[in-house]
Amino acid sequence: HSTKKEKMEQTFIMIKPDGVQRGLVGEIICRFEKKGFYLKGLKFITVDQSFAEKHYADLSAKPFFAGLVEYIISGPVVAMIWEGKGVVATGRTIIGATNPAASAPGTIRGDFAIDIGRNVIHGSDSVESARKEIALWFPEGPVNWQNSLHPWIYE
Ligand code: RTP
Repeated sequence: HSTKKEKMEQTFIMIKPDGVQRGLVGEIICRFEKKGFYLKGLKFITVDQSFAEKHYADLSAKPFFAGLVEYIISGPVVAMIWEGKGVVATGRTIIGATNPAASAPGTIRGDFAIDIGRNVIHGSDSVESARKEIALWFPEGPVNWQNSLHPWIYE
């Protein structure tokens, strides 16, 4: 049976302040939900500069770092944990390429964004960064619940 818990992954997804301001929260959650992924954590919060710098620590040497931090703290974000088989890579596929100019139509960025510095959403780029980001944003851990449609989504 491939429904075993150990094949499940979790990823960290964040709707950035522009996604919230533009009223895309429902649309974005809808895409992950309809795909069959399970929502395991959700919070609507505004983070401060030191928190944003921690989240983007790997990019601290980049020339766009200060602008990126300013953007992320400019308003509330929707922070989420999504769970499912291959959700880290598939989540990135649903989101689309970092630069919306290159993101395919049908992806979130391809459909809703134009500028790289206003690209609506973040998703973890590996299982390891997902683990770190979930620990940072959800120190209390995910919500523990089972989806009753599981056998209809997984064989
Ligand atoms: P994210 O972390 O937000 O999912 O994006 P990503 O992995 O696809 O891209 P990454 O290279 O980690 O960059 C993080 C965010 O920084 C902004 N950025 N701006 N001005 C620029 O050249 C530039 N490059 C990246 C984007 O908002 C990107 O999502």
